[in-house]
Amino acid sequence: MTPENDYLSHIYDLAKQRDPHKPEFHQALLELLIALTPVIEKTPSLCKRGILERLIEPERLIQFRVAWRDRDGETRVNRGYRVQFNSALGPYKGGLRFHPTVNSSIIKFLGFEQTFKNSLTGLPIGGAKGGSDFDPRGKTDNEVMSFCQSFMSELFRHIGASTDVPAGDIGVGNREIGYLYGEYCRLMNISEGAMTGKGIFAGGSMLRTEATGYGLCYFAESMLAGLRNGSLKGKTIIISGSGNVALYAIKKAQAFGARVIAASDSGGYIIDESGIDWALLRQIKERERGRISEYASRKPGASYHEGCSGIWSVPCDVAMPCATQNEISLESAQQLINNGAVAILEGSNMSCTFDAVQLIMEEPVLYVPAKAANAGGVAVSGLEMAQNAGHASWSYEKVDDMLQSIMNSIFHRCIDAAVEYGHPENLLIGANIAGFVKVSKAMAWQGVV
Ligand code: NDP
Ligand code: 2IT
Repeated sequence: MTPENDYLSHIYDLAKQRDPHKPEFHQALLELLIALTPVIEKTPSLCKRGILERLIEPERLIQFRVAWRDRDGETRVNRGYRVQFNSALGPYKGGLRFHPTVNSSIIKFLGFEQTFKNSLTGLPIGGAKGGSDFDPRGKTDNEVMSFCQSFMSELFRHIGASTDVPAGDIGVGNREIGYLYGEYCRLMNISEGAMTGKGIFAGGSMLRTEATGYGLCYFAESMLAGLRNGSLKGKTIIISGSGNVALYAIKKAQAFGARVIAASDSGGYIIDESGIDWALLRQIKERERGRISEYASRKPGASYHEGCSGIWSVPCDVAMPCATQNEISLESAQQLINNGAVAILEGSNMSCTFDAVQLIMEEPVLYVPAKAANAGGVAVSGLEMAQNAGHASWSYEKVDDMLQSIMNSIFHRCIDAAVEYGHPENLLIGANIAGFVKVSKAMAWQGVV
């Protein structure tokens, strides 16, 4: 599929010619370009001065060797990346992902998406992403530290509190941020907010750990109230994954009175009709770094099923994919629709395949793309940057109030753009347009750079 508009189609072809082997980046770009069709028709000036030609090209793409020594003293080599995609709105900002599937296409799609997500938050932050094909799973703490120090021994020269501020993503949590930030401070002889997601005792913000999952539920509440006169209360929910985003989405959904009955990891999924025991799941996945199958052996009445995609066959009202990209296929989307799901909110970046999104948009299901739904994480990262810059430390309540207000504003920005461009209630179009318009205006204002 290509955009119907000739100019948008030309942009898509250009990107594919330049980067023929980056399918995830093509997918993210196609979603944006199709959503921009009404912009080209109604406000073509927003795409003048080569805005789109410039937007699809990262400002800087860094790839580097990461050599480190494992527990046996053997030398290991991984590949490190940082894509500094767009700084029109502020310093580059985005997470680091450590996972064996990381490659330049994944990093590029994530950095591209981040640019529009960060725009939607309303905060002055540009878009970036980075990571490595290093797999923290099964590694000792010392091995992870050795890898993180080597990774930072190159990355440090490219980042800084006003330049580029990395954070976590898949495989990069509190432990990894600590090792990375410690090495950054040592190399630079400076303690500044060059990373977010730091420990509370080292300039980190209250609520950053919870922010993405909580933000997802705050968005859901705003959306269900605004468009369906409803709420999460009493809803049956499926949340895939059991990492940082999933765990805190489960916790907040339960606090809102929802029944979360399924969760997963890369091996399989659990069903617990009585509602997930959050403390037990956290103990297994966050504290013990174990497998989700152990949940079923410790919790009477719960069952474990091999393979991740089966989770979408479990009937639910609301689906919140929170594991990884393209985890909802066309078939899984069809199962969710057949089972009567009323809303799908992307906690993971680009959770749904392109054809799955097309199918969902034909149905009266509320669909929220990741750039809007999961923006709570980077939003609190932005608040962490503000606290660091002002040498301040805000209370949990203050940050939580701000997060709720930001997620509610994102919902309204998306809906307002959807209405303005003739697609009321279409949050896919609204999120992409609202995110794009701000970046495009900032780029036009700064001239051709
Ligand atoms: P974590 O590493 O904490 O957790 C990832 C979870 O997803 C784990 O349960 C993992 O299972 C599962 N998973 C990872 N890769 C795959 C795969 N290829 N197939 C199936 N399951 C997989 O990561 P986060 O919770 O931080 O990130 C989850 C998603 O949310 C990602 O898409 C990320 O980009 C996005 N996100 C994260 C934010 C953050 O601040 N952390 C902010 C916004 C979005 P296993 O334990 O078996 O590896
Ligand atoms: O995808 C994302 O928004 C993140 N991984 C969080 C980025 C950040 O800088 O907090």
